[in-house]
Amino acid sequence: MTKVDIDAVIPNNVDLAADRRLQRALEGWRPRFLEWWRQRGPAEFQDRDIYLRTAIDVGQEGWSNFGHVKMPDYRWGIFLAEPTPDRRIAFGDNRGAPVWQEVPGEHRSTLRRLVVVQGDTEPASVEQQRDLCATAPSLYDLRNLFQVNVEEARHLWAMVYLLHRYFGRDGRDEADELLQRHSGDPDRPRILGAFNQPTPDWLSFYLFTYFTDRDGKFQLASLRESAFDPLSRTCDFMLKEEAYHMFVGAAGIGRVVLRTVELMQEHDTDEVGPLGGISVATLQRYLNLHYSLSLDLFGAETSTNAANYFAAGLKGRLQEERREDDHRLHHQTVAVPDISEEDIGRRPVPALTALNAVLRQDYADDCQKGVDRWNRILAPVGLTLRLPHVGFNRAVGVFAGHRVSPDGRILTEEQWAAARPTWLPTEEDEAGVRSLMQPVRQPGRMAAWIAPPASGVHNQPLDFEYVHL
Ligand code: BYC
Repeated sequence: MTKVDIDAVIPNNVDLAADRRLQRALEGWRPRFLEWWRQRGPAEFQDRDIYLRTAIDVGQEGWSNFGHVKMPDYRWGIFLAEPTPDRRIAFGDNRGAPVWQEVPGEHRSTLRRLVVVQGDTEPASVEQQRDLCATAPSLYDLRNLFQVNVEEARHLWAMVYLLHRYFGRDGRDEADELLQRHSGDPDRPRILGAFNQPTPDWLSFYLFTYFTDRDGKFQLASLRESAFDPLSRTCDFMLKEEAYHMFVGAAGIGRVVLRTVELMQEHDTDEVGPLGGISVATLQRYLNLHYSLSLDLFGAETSTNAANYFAAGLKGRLQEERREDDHRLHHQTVAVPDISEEDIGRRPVPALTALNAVLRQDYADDCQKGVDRWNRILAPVGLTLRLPHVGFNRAVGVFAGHRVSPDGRILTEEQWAAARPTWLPTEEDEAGVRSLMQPVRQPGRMAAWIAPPASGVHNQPLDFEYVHL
């Protein structure tokens, strides 16, 4: 068991005090981080006390505490899950060998790239969500937004620790650049597409935390399998925090759907927009957008990058050890989605190159579970939400450059242009949703377009003062 140093400038369980150079380097990065947080983090409420969860340990018997804290004083720490004794590489060409505690020279630049891509998404999401605090539908939701934000910032710390500790000078430079790229910046954008899209309203926020944070879950779960043990242990602990972010999304959409159903039943109409709600048609269009953007985050269906990561032991599959195959994948094939001018189908490819598609399918199955839950809420009004076809609105992989309808038909450019407003958010949708985004700040009160949550945070009542105003 590594001791937790909770009172250090940077709380940690990696014995930072024993490595003075590293400690100084990270303490040197900290003011730049705080400056970034002030400029790019939540636009308001920085001087208010917020009821937040803070990671303080990694053990079974409680890894966090809850209390009111001002966000700039949040105790962002570095925590790695407990090591697994005699852990072995579970997949790839080195399967069975001991995992690595240092970065092998031949994998240095590839691993650094993976850590940088992962690290880049964390501050990106905070930047995307910066202005949402002005329009939160309740204090409960406002607090949840900040919870997500401070923990994404802790995940940035997690990756910055790896960069500083294991990648020398290059790593330190990359850590600085994580604060210099910005979401949507035309000159220095974030690395992955979805992280340069705005999150302009709370409907988008819930969909982002449902769909895009769920990509985070699947990517982190793949990196948790890594032969590079510090990365594995870091991702393992990040996944604990990530679960709540996806809950915020799943429950948030569920509450929107519930309110929509109430309004439909009360007024006997599908058109709840004029009544201050969000119609199922609008919801579906927003869902289509966020799901398709998130599918792009898995990369192309066939990828030599993914094959190389796997063969080298850098990035595995979800729950690698529960899979019943040889974990090397040199001789298997897998059918992946494919499209030609006339036809959408599947095509067999070497399993090693199909890892992005396999992970994406696991992700799609997981996404479907939430949709099923929302549809149970919708059942009384006889409507349903659906995940669009994997080829719909895609910019990465085989479907990029093709026009595919949500039900999986190939379209001409004209057909696409004509039908687009029925499938993706229109200006009218956006204006309607925007008009609903009026802040509600009395404890326990809720905006009219969303139902209250089933319970408060950490056994607190719903009318608790989650944010001291
Ligand atoms: N946008 O070989 P391919 C999270 C690039 S979210 C732009 O198919 P590969 C979070 C790709 O980099 C999880 N570029 O891709 C959520 C490659 O470029 P290079 C984040 C893209 O490498 C919410 C080229 O296209 N973590 O944690 O197999 C809030 C060829 O692509 C995109 C990770 O992603 C795109 N969408 O897979 C907060 C894990 N897709 O190298 C946080 C680490 C592909 O040829 N990253 N490209 O110049 C990875 O594992 C991989 O980099 C990817 C791509 C899965 C992203």
